[in-house]
Amino acid sequence: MIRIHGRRTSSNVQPVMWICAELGLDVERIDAGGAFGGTDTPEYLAMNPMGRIPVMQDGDLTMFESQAILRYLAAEYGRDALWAGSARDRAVQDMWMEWAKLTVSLEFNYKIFWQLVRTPAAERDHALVEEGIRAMHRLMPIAEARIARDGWLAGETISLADFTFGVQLYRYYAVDFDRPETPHVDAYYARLRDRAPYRDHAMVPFDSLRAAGA
Ligand SMILES: N[C@@H](CCC(=O)N[C@@H](CS)C(=O)NCC(=O)O)C(=O)O
Repeated sequence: MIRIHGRRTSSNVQPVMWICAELGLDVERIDAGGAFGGTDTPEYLAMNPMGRIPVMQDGDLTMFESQAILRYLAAEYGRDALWAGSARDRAVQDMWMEWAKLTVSLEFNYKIFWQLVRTPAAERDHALVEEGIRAMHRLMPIAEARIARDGWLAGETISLADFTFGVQLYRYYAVDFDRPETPHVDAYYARLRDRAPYRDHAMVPFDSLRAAGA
């Protein structure tokens, strides 16, 4: 049995729970972080000295950092399905996975989602929101071209890159802002929504995260 520590509203917990469900793994999720707290105890800090979520325990292996956890789960349980091929094939999937996390997620989560959902309207940094929107108009056409060409972000089948990118789309489409036109990404998001593991773990309402007055 795998144990995941972290609240289900966390965008870093969601891809880990989603991949576990895709792989049919037996998982116990323990609420932690946000309003649940529990991440500053000596026991928790021994698992993750950053006091952040998620933490994964699989037998005697304890890990933090969601991207590293995704790679471990795919390598250990994926049976070559989600992080497939030669080192060169995997490198391409890995590259798009990091792009989704370090470029798209940073721009969207911290400049758009954080400002429009987690910050009271009166305290919003509108310049930052505009910067994030400009970034989406630059970045999403890149995803559009990849998905138009191959169907998925890093190739012709779902891979780790899609877990990192796909999990962001629920919020991307749920928050009201000026999005670029990306019909292939729209269709890709519809295909993700057809997957029960995606619906169960990535489409988690975020009302409990909304700042008063946001
Ligand atoms: N790089 C880390 C980031 C972890 C992180 O910042 N998690 C956030 C939640 S999305 C967190 O722990 N926030 C504090 C909290 O929820 O209490 C990862 O990918 O796992």
